[in-house]
Amino acid sequence: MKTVYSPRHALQDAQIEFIRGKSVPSFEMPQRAELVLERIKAVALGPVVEPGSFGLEPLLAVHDPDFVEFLSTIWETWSAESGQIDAFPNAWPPPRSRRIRTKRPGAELGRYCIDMSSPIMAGTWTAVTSAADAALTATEIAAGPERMAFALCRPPGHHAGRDYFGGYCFINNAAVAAQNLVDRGARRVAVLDVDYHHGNGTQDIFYERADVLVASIHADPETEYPYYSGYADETGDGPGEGFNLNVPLAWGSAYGEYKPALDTALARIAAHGTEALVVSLGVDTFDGDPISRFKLQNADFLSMGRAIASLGVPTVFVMEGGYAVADIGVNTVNVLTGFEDVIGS
Ligand code: 7XA
Ligand code: ZN
Repeated sequence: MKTVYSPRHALQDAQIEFIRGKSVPSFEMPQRAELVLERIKAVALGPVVEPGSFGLEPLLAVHDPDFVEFLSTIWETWSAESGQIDAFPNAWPPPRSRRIRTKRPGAELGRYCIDMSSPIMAGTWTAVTSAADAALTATEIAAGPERMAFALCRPPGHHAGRDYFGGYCFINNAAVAAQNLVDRGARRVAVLDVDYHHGNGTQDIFYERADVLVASIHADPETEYPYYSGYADETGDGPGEGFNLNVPLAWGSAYGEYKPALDTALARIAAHGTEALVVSLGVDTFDGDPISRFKLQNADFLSMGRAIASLGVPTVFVMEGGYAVADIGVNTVNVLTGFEDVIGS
């Protein structure tokens, strides 16, 4: 399987995030992608290629234009006022207030940002557009005779909605890929999100659509980020009713609990008549993950890859979370090799 990777991801290099009232070193760091790449090379998974350049159009197909404009310009306005300091919001619009444009970058950040884990810096825009380009390049490959590809995206994307960012995510790489599969002619696409956290942004983007099914297995949002979405009763709206599936699991879930949830999601994806699949591949379901509370073991990721392959459709894997850096390479590549084991047999 080909991997699409750009070293420009390293331009997003957050030093801190805020957890439980403290500023702590960011768990989302360049080393994550570098270690996955190292493992890909160690097992000779396949060629590693650089992304092409696809411009803004595919981003604007899933994000609001004012949000894209904000992301591409906020560093300039923030740094003119605050200097070379990573940008965090300093206020958020309260419920029932008008989410109006202001003249202050700290307040503009609050209009679009959902948390305190996603600073914007000088290289953010380059890094996030490179990640989206990686997803699009992988989509192009998977839509061709190779039928599969891995986009080693960083920063991740699944918490980014139509007009907001957060949870280390800025542009929704998986949504960009799924929309691109539709634009290439697939009539029924699915996104399978196996990251530990609910992909609230992906849900938001496709919530009213029947052509892109979103299925997500994640920690119960009553106790876990992103808290305000990811519940089982969120099933889609309007024409999208029935095309969103959330399978929340309790803290402490191991593969014994996870596999039946995965089978449920895969059965729904098969019933959709899915012609092409995007996998939001987070490996923070791992037992040793420092910010998560599932108990998957290294070998479980092989089984996950094999199960996904049983769908038999062109598949784009898009990297999301995973913070146990010593194991992130093994776990990610286990999903990909498990998938290839079945496809190649
Ligand atoms: O899938 N999403 C993640 O792995 C990131 C979750 C971000 C949590 C930030 C909480 N401070
Ligand atoms: Zn996650």
